Order: sequence, then structure tokens, then C-alpha cells
Amino acid sequence: MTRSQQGTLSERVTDALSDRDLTVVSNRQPYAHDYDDGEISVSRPAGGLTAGLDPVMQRTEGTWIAWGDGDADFEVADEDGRVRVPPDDPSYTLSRVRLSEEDVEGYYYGYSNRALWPICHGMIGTARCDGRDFERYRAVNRRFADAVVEQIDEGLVWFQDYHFGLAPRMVRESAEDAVLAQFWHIPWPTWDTFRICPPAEAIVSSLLANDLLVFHTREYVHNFLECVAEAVPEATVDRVSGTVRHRGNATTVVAFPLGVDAARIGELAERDAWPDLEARHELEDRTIALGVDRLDYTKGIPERIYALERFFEDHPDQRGELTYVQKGTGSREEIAAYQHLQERVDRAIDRVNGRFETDDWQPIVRVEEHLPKEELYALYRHSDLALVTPLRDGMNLVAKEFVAAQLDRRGVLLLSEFAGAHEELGDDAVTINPYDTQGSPTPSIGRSRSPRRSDASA
Ligand code: GDG
Repeated sequence: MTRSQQGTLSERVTDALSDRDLTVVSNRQPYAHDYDDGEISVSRPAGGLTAGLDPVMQRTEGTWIAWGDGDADFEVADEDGRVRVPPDDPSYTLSRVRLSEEDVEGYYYGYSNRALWPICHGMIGTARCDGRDFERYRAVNRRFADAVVEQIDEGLVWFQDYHFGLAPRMVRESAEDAVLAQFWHIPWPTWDTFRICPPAEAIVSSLLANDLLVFHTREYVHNFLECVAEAVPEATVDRVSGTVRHRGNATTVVAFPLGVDAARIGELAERDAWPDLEARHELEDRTIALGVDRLDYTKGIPERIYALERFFEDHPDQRGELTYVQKGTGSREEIAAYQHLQERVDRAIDRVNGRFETDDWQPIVRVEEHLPKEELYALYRHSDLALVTPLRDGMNLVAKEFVAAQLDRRGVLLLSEFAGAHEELGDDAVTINPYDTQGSPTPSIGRSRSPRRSDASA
């Protein structure tokens, strides 16, 4: 009997979860321990993936395997790299994998982020493919696969993302009966684009070792199935049910868009924990437009600033009235394309501020520090506009968080048609094409500010 004949997928997943034997595998860890003035402190990395999954893990006893990138991570962990988290109220185990500088350079900065990331976002001109990076990626995938095999006992393993394109096949070879699932958080492009990534076939074929492969949107599912047909001709693809049969395994390929905990966000937003920003007084009684992004070239930040520049040129009456807050978190700063982006964003902001600022108003306010959730959600709540304008984005949780945090307010979401979130939110948002910085619709900006903002900032 082949594995695909041993009960339905949902029966096998339910069985696996009823044993509470869940193992999550991701590159980024949900909590990092670092030295801070000789003391060990804990922080939570910014990013949609860990933000979305941590609440899930807190409800499930299980293990999260991830790269321990904090400089004190292995001080607080046991000899196998394991530590209980969240630190203030532990409910699951974080199992840290130690990576060398060479591992990080080749696997993380190299193949994952200089090759797979731009290719999956359709930015092939930015992709740098180096065979040595791929070899390191393969070696690190092997380390994670070994860590999984060591600790599972026919349970459910849930891989996260493009850092683990090869691990599912490696685990399957040692743990035939494990239930394997993978969530691919970034877009999946057409074969014409994905095939640029050498060796594309190995990644597609390895992903077919999963029982369940999940993308955010139907478009990415469609693209993946087309890639399978091209890259793995011996596989049988059923496009209607989204099932692929290959090497005795059946993989169900589906779209489950990642959501946010809207009730919790609303609850925190209601506390009005307005952040203590340097430019706080400049925001009072002004219309606020907000952008919240990792500084990534896929997020369309320079294009957004050019569009704002054009807006202030065309609408002089809005100078002094509307302030754009750019909440930007530095990201992958070792990669040249990200350094270049940071320079472009800084130059663009300085130019717009230099052109239009007055004695008591700055068109663009930068917020670089990491904010506690309730402050971030208060910022969402008191913003009149959210500018979510990626050139390409797997989903974009900021769009959903903004909607959830608005509560009784009627802010406007400007949403790129190239964000995965557009498939669900497009009907209620103002759709824009981020490349078309001159032709985007001019929003009708209501002055429906919450009366509580001035209380909150007092
Ligand atoms: C990938 C895909 C997909 C940001 N600043 C702060 C903060 N954040 C949180 C936001 C949000 C998250 O970071 C960013 O969400 P994105 O969806 O933009 O995520 P990416 O990092 O690009 O992640 C993306 C996502 O995975 C999930 O599948 O949506 O398409 O690229 O949650 O709130 N959180 C706090 N303080 C900050 O200063 N607390």
C-alpha cells in the first residue's frame, strides 16, 4: 500500500494533531535572546510570519525549530538548543539550530534571499544565482531535516516558507509516515520565471514530498501546478482537486490565505496607546496616511514616496494638512539591493520634505523603532489612510491589521493589486497599481478623525 492510500489527508492531519505532536519549522525564530549591556534580554523579530504563527503555537503544545540568531540564544537553551517560550508564560518549545557565518551567508542571504526571494516576486533582474549558495542551502536544509527527524514520531511537521525548499524530500526519505505540510508565504510565479532559479526542478520536486502545500492565493496555486506539469513531467496533476501524485505520494495544493486575529487587534487598538513619537505634536489635527513595511524592494516604498510627491505638487491645499508616517523596519541589510533601497528611500523622503516642509509641518515622518503591538495598532487606528502599495507581496498582513484596528473609524485602505491581500480585500479598498505613480486614484480624504486622538496624545 502506498502512503497516498492510507486514509484521507484530513484524517491523517486530525490524527497527528490529536496527539498534539506538531513541529513547526521556520528560518526566523519567534523569540531571540541577546546581550544588552551585559544582561540577557528577549525580543520578538518583526515580520508577518512569526507574528502570525506565534498565537497558533501558543494554543498548541509542540515544538518550533528555527535558526537561533540571537547572540545569547544558546546561553538560555539546554544542550540541545531547546528553550520554553513565550518567556513570560511558556506554552511551547523553541528548538534552535546553530548556523555558522558561512551557512548564513550562503543559505540565508545567498540562495534564499538573493535568488529565490526576487525570483518568486517576479524581480528577475535583481536575482543573483550562485551554485555555492545553493550547495549551502542544501546543507542547511539537511541540518533542519535531521533536526526534524530526530524529534518527530509520526507527527505533523509544518514547514514555513522558501527557506526550506529541499527539506521536505529529505525528511520524507527518513520518516515515511510523517505528515508533512508546508506554507509558502511568498508568491509562486509562472514557470517562465521560476525556471530561472537553478535547479528549479529539484525544489518543485521536493515540495511534492509534502502531503499538503499551501499558498495564500489561488493564483499561486495555479502557477505552482503549471510548474509541476513542466518541471516534473512524470507527476500526475489534477488541476480541479489540486492534487499531485508523484513517487507514491499525493500532495494536496491549496490556497488558505493567512489571516490576523482581528478581535485581539481591535482590543489592543482600543487602548489608544499612541506611541511617543518625536513628531507627535506635528500629527495632531492632521490627516494621517500610514505605511508599515519591512524595508524591502518588493514593498514599493520609493514608488509610494514619488506618488506622494506628485500628490503634494498637484494638491497644494493638502500641504500642512496631510502627513505621511513611514514606519519602516530595517531588513537584510547585508544584501546590496537592500542597502541601495535604504539610500533611495532616505533620498526620496529628504527630497519631499525639503521641497514642501514648513515651520510646523513635515510631509513625511519616519518611524524606525520597533513598536509594541498596542502602539502599532493605535497608529493604525488613528490613521486616516493606509498605503499598502507593494510591487508584489505574498499576502501583506498590514492591510488586514489596519482594517481590524480601525474599529468604528472609516479610514481608507489604498491597496496594490499585486498584494495577495487584494484577492480578499480588493472590493473594499481603493485599488492602485504601484508602478503607476502618476495615475493612481486621488483618495477622497475625509476628516473623520477620532476625537480620542488628542486625548491619547495628551
Ligand atoms: C511575509 C510575506 C506575508 C511591522 N513593524 C512592526 C510590527 N510589524 C509587523 C506587522 C505585520 C508584519 O510585521 C509585517 O507583515 P507583512 O505581511 O508585510 O510581512 P513580511 O515580513 O513581508 O512577510 C508577506 C507574510 O509573510 C505572512 O505570510 O503577508 O507577503 O512577504 O504583522 O504588524 N510589529 C510590531 N512592531 C513593529 O514596529 N509589533
